[in-house]
Amino acid sequence: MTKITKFNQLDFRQTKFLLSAPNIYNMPTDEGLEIAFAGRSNAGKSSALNAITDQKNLARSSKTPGRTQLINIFQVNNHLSLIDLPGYGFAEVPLAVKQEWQKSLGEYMQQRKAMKGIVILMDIRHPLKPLDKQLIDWSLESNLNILILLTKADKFKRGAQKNQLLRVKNDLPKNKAINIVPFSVLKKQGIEESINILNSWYDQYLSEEALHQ
Ligand SMILES: Nc1nc2c(ncn2[C@@H]2O[C@H](COP(=O)(O)OP(=O)(O)OP(=O)(O)O)[C@@H](O)[C@H]2O)c(=O)[nH]1
Ligand SMILES: [Mg+2]
Repeated sequence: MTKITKFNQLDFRQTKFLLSAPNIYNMPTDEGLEIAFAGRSNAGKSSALNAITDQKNLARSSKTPGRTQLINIFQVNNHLSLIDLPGYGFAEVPLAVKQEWQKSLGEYMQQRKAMKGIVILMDIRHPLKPLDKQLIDWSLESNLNILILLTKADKFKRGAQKNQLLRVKNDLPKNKAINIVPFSVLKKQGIEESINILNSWYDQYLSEEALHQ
């Protein structure tokens, strides 16, 4: 688990929408720290971003899967951005559109140096689909900090949540870069814990930057 320090408390409420980019070539300069939110379409990425930043409509959340087709960039402060990535794995969009999203997702993942942390969201009822596993493997290989949110945890009672958490833990490699948190926007569960983890990544980033000055 990531060590939690309270040294630099981020104020996520200050987060502002910066821009939407169709691909990485239209993103701002590749510097600072970026934390990406990735997951299957409809997993709850936009809802989680809204919950963490305590803003109702920052990232649009919708009942129609596949709504977020662009790379949406939100600025917390001058050094930190949160990135709402296009969801993957949605079956009902035309293949060409799907391939285009998958392509910009892949390019971002492989080329963006500022992206040092990733929040991977999976519906607690359907975790670790092949594309999720691929993303986790890739994130481990790239030495990213990883926060896995098991979303819509309100769909399960506490006992079932615990069991599912253990199952997911056991299915993943033992690695201290991986944090797993049951998360519910409806029940406001896991939000504080997630914020603490993101704060610890930010602290880590600042200390690494200080070393390079
Ligand atoms: N029960 C429950 N529903 C949730 C929760 N979080 C999100 N949802 C619902 O799940 C649906 C999808 O949420 P979004 O936040 O739009 O998901 P997304 O991952 O951003 O989806 P795309 O942008 O289409 O990839 C919406 O109907 C949300 O209301 C939660 O904690 N509990
Ligand atoms: Mg979305």
